[in-house]
Amino acid sequence: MKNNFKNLQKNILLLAYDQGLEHGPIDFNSQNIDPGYILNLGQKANFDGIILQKGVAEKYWNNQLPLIIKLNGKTKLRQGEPLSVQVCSVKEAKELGAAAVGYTIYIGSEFEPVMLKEFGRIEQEAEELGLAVIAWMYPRGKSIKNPASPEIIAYAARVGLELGADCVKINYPGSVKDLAWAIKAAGRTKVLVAGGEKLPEKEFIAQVKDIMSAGAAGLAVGRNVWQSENPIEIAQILREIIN
Ligand code: FBP
Repeated sequence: MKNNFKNLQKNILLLAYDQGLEHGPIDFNSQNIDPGYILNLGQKANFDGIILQKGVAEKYWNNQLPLIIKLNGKTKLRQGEPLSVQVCSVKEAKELGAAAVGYTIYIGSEFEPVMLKEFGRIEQEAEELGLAVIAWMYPRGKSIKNPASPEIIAYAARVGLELGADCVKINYPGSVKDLAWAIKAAGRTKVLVAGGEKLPEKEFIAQVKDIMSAGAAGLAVGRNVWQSENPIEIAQILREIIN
């Protein structure tokens, strides 16, 4: 395995490209709609890994860079309480060549128990097959008044530790102090921060500096890189901050 996500000794920069399922082609232009273009970009810009759903991995991934398979997912078309179910097994991910698997848990959702149960089984299977597990910890649903609140994000990070995730991926709570607290709550579970919607580049770079100064293990970023007019350039800047 090129990158051992289980015992991360260094900071990592992951390229997220599962938005085609989560949001649909609305996120894409005529260039970044092509998974081949994104894989090429990830390799050129020296990302530590790429996050894909299994369909894209099957048809496009060719060992260009370490693979993280997202095991569950949902479209944005269905309304109501969020539930993201497993659409790929750990075994399939392993056979595809994954170094790690990812799984989203919408804590606070009415369907939280479904995802917690599924995640528990995935943890066990991934352990047996030697794959690291990254948990996308997203508080969401009608019980969650403010998913962006620092308290709720720290809670999400802690749940990742309690459940045995190697890394959690959380949203930026908005300040260095609040992220540092969430990282403390995650203990020995490493914290990756999601990029989120495209921001003006200066703003995003300043945010990444704050993220790293709070002690994050890195970033799993998509739109802020591949929606940029200069994706390689921005990736290089991120690389320098994150190293
Ligand atoms: P971005 O950096 O493009 O936000 O990607 C991070 C990510 O977690 C993706 O893995 C996922 O597709 C998306 O954000 C989910 O966003 P949301 O559910 O918040 O719309």
